[in-house]
Amino acid sequence: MREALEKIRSEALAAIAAAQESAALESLRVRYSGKKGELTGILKMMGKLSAEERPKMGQLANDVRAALEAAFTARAAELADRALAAQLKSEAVDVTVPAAPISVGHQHPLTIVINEVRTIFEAMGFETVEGPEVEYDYYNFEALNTPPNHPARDTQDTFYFSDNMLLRTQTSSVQVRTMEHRKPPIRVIAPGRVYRSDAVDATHSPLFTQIEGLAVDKGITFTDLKGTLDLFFKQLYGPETRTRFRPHHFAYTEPSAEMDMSCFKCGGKGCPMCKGEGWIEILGCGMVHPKVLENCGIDPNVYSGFAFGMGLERIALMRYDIDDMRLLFENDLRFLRQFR
Ligand code: 2NL
Repeated sequence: MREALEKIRSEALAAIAAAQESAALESLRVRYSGKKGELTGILKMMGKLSAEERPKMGQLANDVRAALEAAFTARAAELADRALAAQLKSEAVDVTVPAAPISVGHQHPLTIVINEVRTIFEAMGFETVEGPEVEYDYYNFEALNTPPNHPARDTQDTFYFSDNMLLRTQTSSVQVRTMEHRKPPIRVIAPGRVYRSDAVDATHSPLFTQIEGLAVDKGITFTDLKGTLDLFFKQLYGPETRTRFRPHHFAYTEPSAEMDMSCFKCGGKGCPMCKGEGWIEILGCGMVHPKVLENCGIDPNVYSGFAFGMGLERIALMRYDIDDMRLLFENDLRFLRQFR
């Protein structure tokens, strides 16, 4: 029996020292020290020993069990350390490596200009309103006093979905909707995309961006229109900017005018930018036609208003010295990155 115990001790210690993985070590523990293991098997034969032999063998068996336990525990710790070291090595992260650069986007030049225009008008008490691009004929033309035979309504000029639905040709439709559900005083600007059946070239696009403005209250006069627009352009282009108004015709305003601003390049002397004129035509405007107020449920005998509309692409092209409108729509990042 002594020999058997010694054999188990030396075999088991050698096997434990040779175990390379914790799973292998665990099966050795089951094999030698487990409930049905070799050591237990031998201890079951203790009953056959003489009374004199039994305590000696008992002592030896306990020594062997203790030696195996100590060896198992030590080897398990070694293997765990080794596994941790291997994991730390394979999962090592070099925290000093510089991070990959994050690409931060920026605003499109048109968006920059829209926001500048909004900021100036909002400081003057105007609120920004929006509305649908797919619009009823009524809001785009009829409510704006534009009769059915008017050239602007021609299918050659406007994109129609059906007899009474179209892509809006101006954001006036948004202002008509605003007047329908709000009572004066009203001070709004309506920026957004509008559509006209134009061929694409350096200065034309079937889609462009417009900002219209509208003020309706008791006692609004053409003076308020001139003062508001003059201040707006002084803020946008600098305090030396001058404006002038020329008579014009729109179906939805009476009287109507076109507005020029002094050339921001030459200050009015005349240069290639203003084609020697000293002035640049920049917007259309006028006093809201009484019929338009009436169509929107506002009494023209009590209230009056002014309105204006301008294309934003031209302002963006001039502001950034861009010579072709198509560049604003092609989304070529090499071009757009210049405006961050
Ligand atoms: C232009 C001229 C203009 C308006 C737009 C307007 C809106 C309402 C009532 C009356 Cl609700 N008028 N808008 C007035 C005058 C001119 O735009 O050249 N647009 C590109």
